[in-house]
Amino acid sequence: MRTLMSSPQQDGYRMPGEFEPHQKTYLLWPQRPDNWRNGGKPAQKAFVAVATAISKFELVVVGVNDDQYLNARTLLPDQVEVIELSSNDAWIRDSGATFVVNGQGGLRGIDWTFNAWGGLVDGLYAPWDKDDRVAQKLTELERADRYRLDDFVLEGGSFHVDGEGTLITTEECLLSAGRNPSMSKEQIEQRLKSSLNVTKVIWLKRGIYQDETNGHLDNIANFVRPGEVVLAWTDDQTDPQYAISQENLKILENATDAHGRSLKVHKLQLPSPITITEPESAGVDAVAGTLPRQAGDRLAASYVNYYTANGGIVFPLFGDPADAAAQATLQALYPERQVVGVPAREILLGGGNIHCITQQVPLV
Ligand code: KQY
Repeated sequence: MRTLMSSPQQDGYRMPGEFEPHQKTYLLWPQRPDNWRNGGKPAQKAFVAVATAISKFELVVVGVNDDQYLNARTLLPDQVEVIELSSNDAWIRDSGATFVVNGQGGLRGIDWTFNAWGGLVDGLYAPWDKDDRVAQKLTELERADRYRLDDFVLEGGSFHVDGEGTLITTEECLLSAGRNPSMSKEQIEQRLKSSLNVTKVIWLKRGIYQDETNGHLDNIANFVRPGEVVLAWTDDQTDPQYAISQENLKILENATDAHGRSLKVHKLQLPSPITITEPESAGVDAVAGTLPRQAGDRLAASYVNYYTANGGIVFPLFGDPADAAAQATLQALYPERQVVGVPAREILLGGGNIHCITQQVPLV
């Protein structure tokens, strides 16, 4: 397939909102023992539950390193397709391609440079070379030409689009020192506009408290549909998250989208703070260069990190009393979709959640 030197904006391609129809969803298989406890076994069970839940709504394809292929094939249900696809870890939202469409049957992929959330400045592991090839491999699998951005570091979890010209992101992430330190905010915004064919960028300041991705947007806010945004929320004034969510609410309430509409903001209550236990910490291999998982560390738990599938919402359960309220809130926001909760503590322990481990291919 071709590598293009132009931009999606020049070529008339746009990224659809996640709520638009999909062809399929890709996942990768978790296995690295310095990120997933107990050799990745509990996380693998959680990924199987996520893949199974999404497969009720659309085709799911799971990419697996060869040494785990037979294990994954055995654990995943028959309706889920399993292919060999090497990676350093399982965060395909970030390492995978961002797909764009032109409304005339055209599908292309954007292959951002991936550097494990900050490279040698504050990245989460090294090396990341296999991850950085995942996007190209997805475009080959989809027979889609690709835009490769050798000079621009970005992850798919750091933004959401409404499919109608608006993008939301955070300054904490996109202006972080480990991504594009030589670019100004204006230059970064310009690159987002040309790559994703949007005309309006809404900048939140910070993401979820202590999110190791430097505040990925997909953990704090999402487009429910054009003109409507869901925001992670707490009423607990003693929680450091309180000020962050308040600040983001003000920004969103004062913003207009690419069509000049004011945004309707829906609050989605967070679970009570969740921390790593001693046995959970002890199950993770300590490797220099990989972010350590220490007992007592607070995790960036948020129900906003859900996946929007064809006719369904797959959201994380944390075993918290707020799980039921989250389900009710999401069902009210998406009356036309079936809302399904999946136990996700094991995914959270790895540093992200359900949205971070999925990548959709839009329907053309
Ligand atoms: O949340 C994500 N999008 C990725 C988290 C990566 C964590 C690596 N330990």
